[in-house]
Amino acid sequence: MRIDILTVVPELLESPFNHSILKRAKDKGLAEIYIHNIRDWATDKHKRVDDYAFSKGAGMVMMVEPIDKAISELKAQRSYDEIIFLTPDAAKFTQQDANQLSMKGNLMILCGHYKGIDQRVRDFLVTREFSIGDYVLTGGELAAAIISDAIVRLLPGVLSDETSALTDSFQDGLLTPPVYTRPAEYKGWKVPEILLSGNDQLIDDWKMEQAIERTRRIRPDLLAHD
Ligand code: 6GU
Repeated sequence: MRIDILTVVPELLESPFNHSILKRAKDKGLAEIYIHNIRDWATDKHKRVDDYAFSKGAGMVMMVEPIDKAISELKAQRSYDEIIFLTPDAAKFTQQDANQLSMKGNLMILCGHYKGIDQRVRDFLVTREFSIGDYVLTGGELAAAIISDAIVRLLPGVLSDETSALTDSFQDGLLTPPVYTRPAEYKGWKVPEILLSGNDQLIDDWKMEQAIERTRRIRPDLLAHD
């Protein structure tokens, strides 16, 4: 998979993509991630990528021209399955979206910044839009790191078997059950007896009960489907 990210603050993306899972996926040749500075496609001598909104009081707006030029140049080199715009005023990104996008070949991610983006970018260039939650971030860069992580860790070969994505919270619509490691007792804090029983069937039943109980308590909305 290849992911191209367009941003006005490329520095914000360096660290997440050079560590942990994302780094491992790149090193194994399973994911290629390229970060592009939209300013490189600015056309005036001040390298401007934002301008005043036509409507008063709306603040600065990302201009259509540098973004169009950036996207056109990349599209001339390969076709993209999706051109994703990250913004708080969009549908919330879910595990299902991560699963679907992990099966694509080339993704482009456009990070919003300033007060907004010229609507024509959204109307004519972007194919998908996502928010990562009901709160406002300064820009889409941290959201881009988050959704890239969620997608790339699903690519075959990125995770080892013992951290398989199939047992993640949300993959079966439930939160994961609690886990423990040695020692079996610490300061009088005991690991549940059943986990020491060696009875796989009982342990599986216990894990399912725990998953349901936790989901009901912490995220009842996940159980309230039709
Ligand atoms: Cl994708 N971008 C910004 N700027 N804020 C957000 C967001 C995205 N998702 C939630 N808040």
